[in-house]
Amino acid sequence: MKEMPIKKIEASQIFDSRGNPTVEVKVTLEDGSEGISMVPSGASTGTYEAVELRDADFQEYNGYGVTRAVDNVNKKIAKILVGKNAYNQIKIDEKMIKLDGTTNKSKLGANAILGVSLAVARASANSLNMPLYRYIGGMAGNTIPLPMMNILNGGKHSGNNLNIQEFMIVPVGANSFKECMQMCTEIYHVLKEILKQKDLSTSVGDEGGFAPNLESDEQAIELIIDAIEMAGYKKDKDVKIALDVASSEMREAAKKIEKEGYYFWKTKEYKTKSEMIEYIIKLTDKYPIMSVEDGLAEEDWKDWKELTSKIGKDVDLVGDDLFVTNRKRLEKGIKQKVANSILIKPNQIGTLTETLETIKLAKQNGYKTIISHRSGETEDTFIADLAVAVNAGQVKMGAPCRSERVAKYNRILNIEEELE
Ligand code: 2PG
Ligand code: MG
Repeated sequence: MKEMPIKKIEASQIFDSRGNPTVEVKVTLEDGSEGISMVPSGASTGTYEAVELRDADFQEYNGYGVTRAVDNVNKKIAKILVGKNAYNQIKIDEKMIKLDGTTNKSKLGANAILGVSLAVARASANSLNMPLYRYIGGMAGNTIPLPMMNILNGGKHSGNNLNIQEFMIVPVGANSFKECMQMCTEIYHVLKEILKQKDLSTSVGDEGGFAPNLESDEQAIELIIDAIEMAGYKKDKDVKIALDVASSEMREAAKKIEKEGYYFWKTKEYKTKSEMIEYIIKLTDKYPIMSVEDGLAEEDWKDWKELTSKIGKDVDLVGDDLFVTNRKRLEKGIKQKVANSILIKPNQIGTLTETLETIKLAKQNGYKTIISHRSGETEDTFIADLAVAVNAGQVKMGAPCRSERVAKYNRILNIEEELE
């Protein structure tokens, strides 16, 4: 294999879309090529995610500083990787995993390790004069994904009274990404008008979707359906709906009141486990919902299995906090016939190599793959290229609003033009 040694690895503390510190890594290769990556950060994080190392010094940045992770890159990781072949991504990632030595990357921090992993890939693509998607996916990586756009925000991503975290539109009737963008932005703007006319707030949540107080979560779905139709599209046929219930957060809230089910803390409603299953089924029966993410909590394998056997044939049941992009957790899901789709977030697992392994396992077993942003994002568009490279089929990158989200959609538009 052709070799290209790493010359320099430099990390620094930058800021994400919520104004919290995060890690930026710049990798320079012997031929002068550079690759920069910026690490995103979640709010509704799964318990089993790789560890995001924070300083926990509450005198500064509310404890969110990442100077320890930055130091780990500049001192420890740089020391073992400088001089190593950047084109050998698997070896690079293996070395970092070994240096860390823990199962959840808690020693060096998944934010430190991922920053380096992605920057090495980008520097290598630049060095070979290839677009990133081509470097990662080769000739085979060329599927433009279908976007799931989160146009109403609730849960932990907003201060409103909606319990469900994400209400998304999926333009299934579009013939190109350009058309996806047209449909979704038109619907987004119509939704804004509807909210205005009803005297509801049009300010946005963390992922760029509107975040009004509404009568109920179901009203959110109904307003979106109105927006789809008023924009001139047909619900179901042209545009379907997807939800991220992010129900592990409701489980956490239930634990606080010493209960075992789900506590909808925003409206102070409690549901038992079986009521929650019924609720999800009712929503998917009533509305044109094609996909439900984390409808049940991350530890409820048995209930997930029941839900999958009941509606898994008709609805995409997506594991996010459940699988955390982790091969082992996905293996367990496959064995137990739990869920039929997986959300892929590189920072949940911490290296590009492991992300690709999990995607491969999902595909081999007929699970749909959705490449996803985090609620705390940056202008880095790596995941747009990744989605095309691995033929993921779907992406979730927030509303068509706020540049840290739109940058990724714009990147896919550019790739689509390039591939035409
Ligand atoms: C999710 C994500 C992204 P967060 O739950 O799917 O939308 O949110 O990054 O806060 O975990
Ligand atoms: Mg989620």
